[in-house]
Amino acid sequence: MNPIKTVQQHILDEQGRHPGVSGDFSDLMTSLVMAAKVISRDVNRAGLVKTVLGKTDSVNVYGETVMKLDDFAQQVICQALDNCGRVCVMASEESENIIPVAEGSSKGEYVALFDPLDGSSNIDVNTSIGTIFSIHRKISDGDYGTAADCLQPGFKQVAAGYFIYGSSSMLVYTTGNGVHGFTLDPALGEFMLSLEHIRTPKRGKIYSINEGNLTKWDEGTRKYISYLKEKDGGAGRPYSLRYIGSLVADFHRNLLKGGIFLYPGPKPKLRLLYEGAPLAMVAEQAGGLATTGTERVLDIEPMSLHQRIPLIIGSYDDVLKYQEFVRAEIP
Ligand code: FDP
Repeated sequence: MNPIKTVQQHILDEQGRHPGVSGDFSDLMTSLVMAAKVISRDVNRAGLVKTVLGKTDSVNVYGETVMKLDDFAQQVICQALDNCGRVCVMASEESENIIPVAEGSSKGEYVALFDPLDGSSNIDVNTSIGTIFSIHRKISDGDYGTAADCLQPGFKQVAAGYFIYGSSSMLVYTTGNGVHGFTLDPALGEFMLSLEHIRTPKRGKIYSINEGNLTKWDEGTRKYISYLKEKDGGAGRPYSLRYIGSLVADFHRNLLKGGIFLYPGPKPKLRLLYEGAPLAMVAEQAGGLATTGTERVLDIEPMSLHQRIPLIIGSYDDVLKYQEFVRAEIP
């Protein structure tokens, strides 16, 4: 049985053990957790409160219609992080430019990047969605953070993780000292430790990809997916296809059960800063891998706030095997 521990207690324990984790970081996480509780509450009653469902009139930087809950989640996170005073700058999948902290807020030493509501096309159909976050240290001089603070490679993340709003709401996060899971107890209103030191199976039996895009995939991906479907009992094939179309939900299932998630090139969709890098840190800390096919995701030097990358992530042996297929196609 897991010890009875709230996420705040866990963060404080980490602070004692881990030199990279400071009291300021605990304040930041406490604010993020508070924001997630508010979002979780509204996601859970979305079907009852029709005003939070549906679309707004605006489109985000990718030309997608912004859903009302996306808007709401973005505002809640920005306010919570602004108020905590530990963040110098923010960036979000939903905002074109960096989000400066509000005037009057004190200027913290951390940088917060987030996808406020990932999987938003599933909001109206009661499927699990989530919030993904990535925390860096400020590297620029001066009081306020800059774009350079946001454009740091994933291996420099101080912490990363996600909240998933599903049959129950969970937080899964890492500060580079293993991956830990917390489940929101609705009666207590607290995220309670439920999965300590999550390890993802070295090899899975699940693959997750949008097969409708088959004609758009590179040759290596096409051959790899055909390989997974071949019958080879000894090697555990064929694999099962599981694809929700909500990255947090697909990633979370594969993290716990083992498997591989793929959103390949040559026209990638997922964003490095808000999806790829934070989930790559979680995957690696749990014993898995994340690659573009040719490059470790955590090594990529970001060029722009909304850079997209091919993302292949999951169980260690499965991702290695995928890379073999991709490399075989490189002349
Ligand atoms: P969504 O468009 O609903 O926000 O981040 C984008 C994302 O969802 C991921 O959550 C999901 O894995 C992916 O897009 C699904 O894309 P496809 O519909 O192209 O498969």
